[in-house]
Amino acid sequence: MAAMDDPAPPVPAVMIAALKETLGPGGWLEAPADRAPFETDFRGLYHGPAALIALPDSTERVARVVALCARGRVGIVPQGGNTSYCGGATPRPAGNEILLSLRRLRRIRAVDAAGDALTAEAGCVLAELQSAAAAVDRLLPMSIGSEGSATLGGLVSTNAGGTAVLRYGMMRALVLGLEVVLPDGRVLNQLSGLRKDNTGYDLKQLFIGAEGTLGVVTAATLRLFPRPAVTATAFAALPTPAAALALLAALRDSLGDAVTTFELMPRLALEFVCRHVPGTRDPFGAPHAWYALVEATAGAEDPEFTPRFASVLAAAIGDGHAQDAVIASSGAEREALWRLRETIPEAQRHEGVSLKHDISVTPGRLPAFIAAGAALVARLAPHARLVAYGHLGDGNLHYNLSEPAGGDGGALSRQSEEIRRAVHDLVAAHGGSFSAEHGIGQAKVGELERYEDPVALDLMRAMKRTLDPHGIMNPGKVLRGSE
Ligand code: 2HG
Ligand code: ZN
Repeated sequence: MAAMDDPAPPVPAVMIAALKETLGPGGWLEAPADRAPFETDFRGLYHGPAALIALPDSTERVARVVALCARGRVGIVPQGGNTSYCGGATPRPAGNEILLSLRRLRRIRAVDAAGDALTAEAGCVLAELQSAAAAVDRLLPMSIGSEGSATLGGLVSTNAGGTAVLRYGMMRALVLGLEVVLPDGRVLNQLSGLRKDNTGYDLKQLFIGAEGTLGVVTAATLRLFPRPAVTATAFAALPTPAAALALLAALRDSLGDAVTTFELMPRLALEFVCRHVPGTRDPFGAPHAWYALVEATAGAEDPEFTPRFASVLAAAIGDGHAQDAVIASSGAEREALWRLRETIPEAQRHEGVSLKHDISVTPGRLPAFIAAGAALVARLAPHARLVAYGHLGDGNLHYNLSEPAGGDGGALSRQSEEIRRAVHDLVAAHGGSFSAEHGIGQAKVGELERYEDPVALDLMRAMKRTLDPHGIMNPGKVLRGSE
């Protein structure tokens, strides 16, 4: 048995031939031009040639591919919609891994409106699943900017977050059951829609957020919810992050857990969006330091709901926690407000090099973190433009720095390690996480080693060895493996 740190040899031609035969016609890609879109992440930061792109069309074929690779000790990189921020679905540069795309596992197997559950295969795109739930008058509450391309297997494997976590939790909270191909090719079938099942260890949790390092998620059963009858959406102008937290508390005092979204963004993020995203505009006549996109939903028709939402905002303006607010009065207006938030990553791309940090602290500590972080950035990179925005209700900020206006992106890139260390140390000092929702992939393996509790790391490595003794599942992601 090869040790996990031995460099793997190239994939032998006989293995490639066996894989092709198993996959069948249309089940693989090999020409460099066909492989290219799979071999680079969507931000163009990670590249790695794959010995073969495997495109199986069934769980059974995935299992046979994995069994073959297990026998030949060939590394497998699972990939869904290729929207990872951490290079989690991109092969490493050595060229001795195969890429396993789940895109052809596209069936929605069951939609159980009465049982509030939906079972679908890994390659289904999130937007399609949302529509399938809506078609039976149910809500699939997972909501992220890349929902038009992110797929179910990736969402599960990365424990995706997004803009409705405040009310519905991360992907982990939405998964009722999973089907997983294990690293030896066996299929673990726990596709249950059961709400209560206390039979031993909850194995599915191991694979949620494991980024394909413990097995390949091929299907999942998700929890559905009643579709909201009323949606109230506002964009508020705020003096400080502390005022934003006060507004969130006031909304919850008045509306309870009806608040689904509370997204914070600084002035600069709004400026980037209005500059680069056609059809967007600042809803206010004057600039403000901070903004929040706020949404609350009610399950049943309630004519009092939106007025109550509005009166909380009016009271916040009265007591200085907010400076201004607009409330959407139509679906089109709601979409326009959402665009101001959802297009920030795209708008920031137009402003040159950016350093991304996906951090969280407990929400109450955010104002102190934001103040300390601003001082830190001013000291380390005084000309960089700080755009810290995100999921305030979850204590999660995308603590991103853009290169100076018209400036030298190279200089900021050269400082990336120094800045990352300082930001993550500051996060640790605030009891926070250096990876709130984007995972580890290949980008943050060293960070995990540095900041994770050593006992937890030990357990993670023990699980990896137990489930994947030959280290073939997404090698080198999350935990260091063979290089
Ligand atoms: C978001 O919340 C995404 O918009 C992307 O998680 C964050 O681009 C980013 O840094
Ligand atoms: Zn986010």
